[in-house]
Amino acid sequence: MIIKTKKVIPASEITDPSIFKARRQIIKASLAAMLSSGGIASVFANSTPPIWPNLPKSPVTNGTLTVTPAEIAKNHTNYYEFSFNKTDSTRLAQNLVTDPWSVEISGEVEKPGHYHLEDILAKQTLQEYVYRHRCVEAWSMVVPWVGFPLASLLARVNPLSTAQFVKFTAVYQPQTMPKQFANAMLEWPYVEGLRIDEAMHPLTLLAVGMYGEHLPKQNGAPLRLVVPWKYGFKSIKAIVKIELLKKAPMTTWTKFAPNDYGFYANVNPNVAHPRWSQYSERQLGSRFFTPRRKTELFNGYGNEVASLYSGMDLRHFF
Ligand SMILES: Nc1nc2c(c(=O)[nH]1)N[C@H]1C(S)=C(S)[C@@H](COP(=O)(O)O)O[C@H]1N2
Ligand SMILES: [Mo]
Repeated sequence: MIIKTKKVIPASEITDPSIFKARRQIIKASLAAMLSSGGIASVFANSTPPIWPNLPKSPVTNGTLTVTPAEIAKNHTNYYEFSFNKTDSTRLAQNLVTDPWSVEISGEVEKPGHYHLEDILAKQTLQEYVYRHRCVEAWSMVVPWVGFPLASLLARVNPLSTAQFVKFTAVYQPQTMPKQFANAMLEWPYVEGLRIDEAMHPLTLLAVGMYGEHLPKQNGAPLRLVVPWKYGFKSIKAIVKIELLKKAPMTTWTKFAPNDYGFYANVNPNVAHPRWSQYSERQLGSRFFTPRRKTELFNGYGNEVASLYSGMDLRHFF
C-alpha cells in the first residue's frame, strides 16, 4: 500500500530566499494598495503622513545604526495584556482607549498630581532618539523613538531627596485587554521600576512616537518608557502612574520568575538566562544571511551608563 504523506513545505525552503523575499514584498505592496483603496483597515494601510517629519535628532543618537523597517517594529511586538504571541497585538490593541490620558505622579515628590498628557507634552521638547532595542528573548531592533528624557518630566515635579526608586504602572483596562480580562499568566497591571539615578539618566526616555508618528497602540501608545541599555521588558508601555519611592518596587517579571528576571535587567552577554544564552541576538529585519549580532554589555551604551554600576557584581544584580 502506498501511503501518501502531505508535508507542507514553506515556500522559503524551496525558493531562493532573495526571490522569495522580493515576491513577498510584491504581494505585500499589492495587498496594501488593495486595503487603502478599499478604505478599510487603516491599521495596515499606513498611508498617513508622518506627524513629526523633521524632528531634531538628539545628540546621543548614534548615526551609524541601521534603523529596522517600521513594518517590522510595528508588527512584531511583545504586549502580554493583549496576546502572548508577537503578531496579534497589532490588531487587538486597536481597542485600547488612549484618549483622554493622564498620568498620576505621586510619592516622594513636592508636586504630586494627575497630569493630563497634553499638559505634560506642552512643556517638553520632542526629539528623535535612534536606539538599539534588545529583548531578553535574544532578538533586537533599532528603533527611532520620538520622546523626551524622563528626567525632564521628573524635574517638573521636584523629587524629594528621599526618592530612591521610581515605579511605573501600566494601564488596567480589562474591557479592552483580553489577558487582563482572563487574569492570565502575569499579575496585572504590568509594573516596572528603575533606581532614581537610572531614571534621571539622559538616555532614559518617555516616548510618544516612533518613525516620526504617534506610537502605534501595540507599541505602547500613548506613553511608554524606553531604557535602551536594559532588556526590553523594562520599557513598560501605556504608563498611567509614576511613583517615587524610598524602596525598590516589586516588578511584574521579577515576581513571575525571580530567577529568570532581575530588577536591573541590564543587557549582559555574560549572564545567561537560565534557559538560553544571551551571547548573541537575532537582528529583526536584517538580510536573510546576516549573522547574529554579538550582544554588547549594556547593549552598547557602556560609555554612557557603566558608571552607574561601578563596584556592583552584575552577576548578582542581574
Ligand atoms: N505594558 C506592557 N509593557 C511592555 C510589555 C508588556 O507586555 N506590557 N512587554 C515588554 C517587552 S517583553 C518588550 S521586549 C517590549 C517590546 O516593545 P515593542 O513591542 O514596542 O518592541 O515592551 C515591553 N513593555
Ligand atoms: Mo521582551
